[in-house]
Amino acid sequence: MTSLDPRSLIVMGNVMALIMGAVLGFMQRQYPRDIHGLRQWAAMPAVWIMGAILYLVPPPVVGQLALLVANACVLAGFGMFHLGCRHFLGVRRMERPFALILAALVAVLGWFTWSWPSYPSRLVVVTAAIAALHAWTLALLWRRGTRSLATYLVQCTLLVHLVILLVRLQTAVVSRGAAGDLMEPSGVHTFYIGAYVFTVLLLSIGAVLLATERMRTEFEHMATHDGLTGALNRRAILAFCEEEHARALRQPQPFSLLMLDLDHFKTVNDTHGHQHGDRVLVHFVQTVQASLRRTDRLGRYGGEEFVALLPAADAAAAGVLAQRIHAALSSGHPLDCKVSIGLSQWQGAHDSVDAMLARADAALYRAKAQGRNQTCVG
Ligand code: GH3
Ligand code: MG
Ligand code: MG
Repeated sequence: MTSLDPRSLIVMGNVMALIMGAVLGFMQRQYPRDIHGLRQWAAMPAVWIMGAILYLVPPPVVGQLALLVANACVLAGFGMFHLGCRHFLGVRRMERPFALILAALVAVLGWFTWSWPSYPSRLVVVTAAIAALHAWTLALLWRRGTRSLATYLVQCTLLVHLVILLVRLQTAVVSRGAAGDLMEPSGVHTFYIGAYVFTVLLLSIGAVLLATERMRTEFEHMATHDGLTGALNRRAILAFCEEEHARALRQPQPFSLLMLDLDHFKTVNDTHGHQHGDRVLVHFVQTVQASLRRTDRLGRYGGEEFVALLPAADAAAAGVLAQRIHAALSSGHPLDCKVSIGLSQWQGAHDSVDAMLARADAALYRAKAQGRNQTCVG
């Protein structure tokens, strides 16, 4: 540990963080625009490395001003990480308050540099500010972050650094005036610098992982959901039906399917236009989803035809849900429409999803033939 030179640590850590920043910048240009926060995360390592360069300028050139700007860069970098998290999680933006807080901190540091020079006081201000910011970011991720490897990595990094900062704060307060030159390769200083460098690096890596993970879930969503209505697509709903069928074979418990087809939808399009028809479809899906139970699934089977998978529901229970759908679509909403429904219940080991869909389709055909806006059981 003693052979580790703080300067080399800072250079190595910051250069690696800068590479992560370049990756994030690349991601920001390539990734969909609805993944926010990448801009702040991409710029953050550049701000940190500016601070590092100012720390590392040979002593005769280092003025107090350079050190002040270096501290401001370190604080701004952690602030940008927090702001990036806010954008990423869709939480209220706080650029202006952050800029004001940073300006106030720089003013306080300037006071302890020129008006009342005190290195320990500057150390306490910078350490306490970073610790407070880490605690705030942790609380934000705790409340709004997804439970994922990337979030855990960022949380662990922040938590460990927070603990180290609090220990440092405590020692700085207890031994006021005893703090030496940070660049001195003493064990304690090397440890604090190492902790900072690892934090900077791990937060940059964490940001890359968070963005990648979000990208993956967005692709997964796109591959399994219908772009217009947000319902599952045909492939995904059929896969869920097969899954439920396999489960029913293992532990026999009835489940049911509904085949739903909007009534006279062609007339809706012809009368009010295709875009109005699209809005009716979106409203239809929202209404049906609100009428179903949390464990039920709705998928778009084709044009204006949908399939609902109802686990743990026999024909009677499924009939109740179907009536709930008819009632919900007659609420008086301007986009309300009528729907015909065919219902089929799983009949036991010999039954298949294909056979159930065929029975539901035949029942739907009957519902149409009998005057529409009703449910028939197949
Ligand atoms: P029925 O009561 O017998 O089901 O009559 P229908 O008019 O609903 O049935 P038909 O199969 O004749 O017409 C379905 C219409 O749905 C035709 C098609 O243009 C429309 N459609 C399918 N997909 C979409 C879509 O994504 N958006 C809109 N606006 N219309 C769609
Ligand atoms: Mg129709
Ligand atoms: Mg149809």
